[in-house]
Parts: sequence; C-alpha cells; structure tokens
Amino acid sequence: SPILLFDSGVGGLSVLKETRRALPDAPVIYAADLAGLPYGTKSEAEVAARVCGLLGRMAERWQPRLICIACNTASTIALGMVREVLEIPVVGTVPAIKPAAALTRSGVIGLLGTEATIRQAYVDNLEAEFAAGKILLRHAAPELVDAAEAKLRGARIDPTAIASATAGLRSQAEGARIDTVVLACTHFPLLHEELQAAFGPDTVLVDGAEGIARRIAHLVAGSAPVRSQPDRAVTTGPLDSLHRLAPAFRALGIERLERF
Ligand code: DGN
Repeated sequence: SPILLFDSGVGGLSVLKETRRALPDAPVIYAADLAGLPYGTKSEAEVAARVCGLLGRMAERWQPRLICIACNTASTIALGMVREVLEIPVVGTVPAIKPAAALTRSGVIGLLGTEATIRQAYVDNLEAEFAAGKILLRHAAPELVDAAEAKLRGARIDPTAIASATAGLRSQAEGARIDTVVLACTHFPLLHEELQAAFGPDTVLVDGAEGIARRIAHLVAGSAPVRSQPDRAVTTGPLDSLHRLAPAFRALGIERLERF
C-alpha cells in the first residue's frame, strides 16, 4: 500500500523530493487540495474540517500505509485531530524551530509561514520548548505560496513577493541580525534559490523536509511498501490546474494525474 502525501497545493513536493531520496522504491500518492488552496487565510475550524474529511475519504479509498500531512498550516492546526480519527501512522510537518535554534549564532531567528501557521499555539509551544533565550520573529508570507505555485507552473514569480517576505522579517529585527530563517510552509523550500539570494549568503534557511523523510522511512522500515500501480497525483480542483504542474510532478516520477 502507498504512502499518501497531502498538501493544499504543490508545497508537499518539497517533502516528496526528500522522501524519494530516502525511499526510492516506495509507492506514492500525492494529493493536492487545490480546491481548498490557500489554507493560510481560512479559519482553524475550516482547515480542520477539510483536512479531516478529505484524509478520511482518501484513507478509505487507498488504504495507505502512512499519511504525511505535507503542510505546516494543516499540521499545526489538525495533526492531533487527524491522528485521533485514523488508525494508520500520520506524520506532520511542523516548523523546524528546533534545528534553527541549534544553528543560530546571533540568537535571532526568523520564521516565515502562512497567516494561520504563525498564530498557532503549536508554534508557541515549539518556541517555548526549543528557542528559550532566543528571539523568534514571525512573519506571514502568503504571497510566497502563490509564487511557489507559479514557479512550478513555469509562470513568472512576482519579485515583490520575495522582497516583501525578507523586508517583513527584517523590519521586526530592529537592527539585530537574523542569521537563521525557518521556512515554516512546505511551499517555501521550492523558492530556496530566490529566498537565499534575497536574504544573502550569510543567512541559513532551515526547513523540515529531510527530517520528515527520515521519519517516514523509519516508520515504514521493516515492511517496505511494494508498488502495484503507477504513482499518481490527485487534486480536488479542476484537472487542468494539475496538468499545468505536470513537469514538476514528472520530475519526481509521477506521470498519472487524476481528479479526486
Ligand atoms: N503548504 C502549506 C503550508 O505548509 O502551510 C500552506 C499553503 C497554503 O495553503 N496557504
């Protein structure tokens, strides 16, 4: 049975890329809730209901071995709830505050996420647990979600999206140097190059994709899933929105695109 990766859009491809590296032979279904994109501007109740409902139906249909919620917004809001209703392992993607706190030298960490993610208690708890004594500055950068979706469609990235994300963090730093930035949305590592250029070479960008892939590999160890059907991507939205992303999926070994 397959591993199911779920995101509102293409953000989860940053997690799929690392998962492929860790488990090259594992069968995968990638689900993009494009009809629900963006999650960042929705209420907690709406995101939780959508994610629990969709994952419940998908789990029933495909009987996956494991689900990865490859979206920080959905994970920080609904990971606990999803785990309660499903009986299979569910891996979440949560902001990489712990590794960032270990890496920072200036003690000032930036965090970029969606509007919903940056206000979650889940993030407050990670900050209290792992970044005590450090400064964590949070900035909502929803325009980076659109920029990442555009990049993977082969469309032009709005340069003001990148500039306003860096400016939004720096304006809070009051002259202190942010040397580490947590990419707390799975869409953002897809813009790694652009963000690295904007922040400069002395800023370390941290995301959780590699750690998540390791966690997935650990959980399926011993019973390596076997591929019985070609890998596929499904969407809740119109199929042509997925077709426009076909090259990005093909690059990660997914040719079959379907509607859910
Ligand atoms: N990729 C999602 C995340 O990691 O938070 C967010 C994208 C969105 O729906 N706004």
